[in-house]
Amino acid sequence: MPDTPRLRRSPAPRPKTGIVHLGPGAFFRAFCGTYTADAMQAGGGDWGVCAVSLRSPSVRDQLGPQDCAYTSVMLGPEGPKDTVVEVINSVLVAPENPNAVLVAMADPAVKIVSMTITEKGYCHNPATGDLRADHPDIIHDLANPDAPRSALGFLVLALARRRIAGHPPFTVLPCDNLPDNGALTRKVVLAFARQVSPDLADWIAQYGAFPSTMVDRITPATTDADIDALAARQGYLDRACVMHEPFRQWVIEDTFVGSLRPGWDTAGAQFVTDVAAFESMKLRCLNGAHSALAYLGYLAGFETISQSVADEGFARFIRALWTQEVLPTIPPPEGTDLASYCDDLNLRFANPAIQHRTWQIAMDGSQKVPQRLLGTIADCLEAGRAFPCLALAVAGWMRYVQGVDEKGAVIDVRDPLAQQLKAAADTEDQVTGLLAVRDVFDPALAQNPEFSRAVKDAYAMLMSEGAMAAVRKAVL
Ligand code: CS2
Repeated sequence: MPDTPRLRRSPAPRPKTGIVHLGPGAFFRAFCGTYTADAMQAGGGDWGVCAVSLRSPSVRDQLGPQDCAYTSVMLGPEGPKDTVVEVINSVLVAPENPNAVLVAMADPAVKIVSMTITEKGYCHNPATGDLRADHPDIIHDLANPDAPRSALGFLVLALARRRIAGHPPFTVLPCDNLPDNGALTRKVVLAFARQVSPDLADWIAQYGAFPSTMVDRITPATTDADIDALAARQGYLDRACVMHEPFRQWVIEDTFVGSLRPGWDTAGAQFVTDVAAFESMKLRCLNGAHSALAYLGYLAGFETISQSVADEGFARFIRALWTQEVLPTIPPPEGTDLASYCDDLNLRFANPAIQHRTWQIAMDGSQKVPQRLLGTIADCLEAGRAFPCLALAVAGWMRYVQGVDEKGAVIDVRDPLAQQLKAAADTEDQVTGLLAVRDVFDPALAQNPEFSRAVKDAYAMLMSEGAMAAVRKAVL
């Protein structure tokens, strides 16, 4: 629609910037952005956002011509609900001017640096949670302290500037699907800072804050058709619009520097003293099932999650995965009934308005499988409980990363370890080859004979019968 005018920001006064956000992709805009806008609407506050893209200029190019306003499109049963969100004040593209990013982060008006940088952005070993000192971005940033490129580099070098200027640190708020994401971030930030200067690391350890969070809202990638449909409904072109489900849940550990943070609770977020139980529930139930459906569903020929769970065999498989394998490993978070949590998940997965591609979720499996599937398996092994569905999900990932589907077509595997995984599987015994990948499999688990037997059996069934039949047999 070439003549459609661009979305315009309202003349309402802007809040001052109090948050720098690293990684302003669709999830940030659909989730943190909407919570912060709602919180400011309810209670005011200077929590405007300076958004920082760490890699590409695309978000800036989308948001710039619309003065950083964008539309959140809620896809519920009663049709789409469009809301214009005006929470972003500016967008910086880090590679174009890394110093401008450091200056923004060092501004004492900024109280929080939040981030949605995906699992791989933490530059850690997913199996151990340690900083990967051999990561090319970490090596680069230690050698170029005025022009970092990783999130960790920006965090540490901006904190160093604040310390020198005599300002307190900002709170670092990770919003990615990693267990204990606050503790993990603290660990990798301190490991990096120690390389810069032990005094800096001590200062961050003493005065910094890294609250853990559980974040949840299903946000499929926006398509051109979504942009066109919004234009047809609203009469404006919004290249930065985001599609998401009605549900959202944010549980935040309430440990902010100086207790300075938006009133996100007025928008429905929960501030708690311990996020762990919420986090393992969400990671193991939602994300674990998502990854299982992504690999096995993709192999069975399903384009989206809602298509996969519309298949009766897949629906039974996911049910069994939850009730027999995952739920017994989870202490229910306060005020939560796990059975109804999974009933709700079923409805959320089945939402036909959400076109969430199995291929999208399958991305970066090496960074996701450990906390989504392997931790649960380790707990099942310890409790002496069988885990056929989880083993099949791992086998599905092993088949998927080899890059050829059940019909012989090439799979576009996106994963930072794609080459390494392909090479590891290039042996007669693919399962043993992949179990030796230390970034994914903790040696204790990989060498557990019960574990490798279960995965080998599941893999053999998957290869001989295909995903459609294998999910059915796994729950017999
Ligand atoms: C998904 C998540 O892409 C993925 O890996 O499992 O993005 C999922 O949709 C969100 O965590 C839901 O909160």
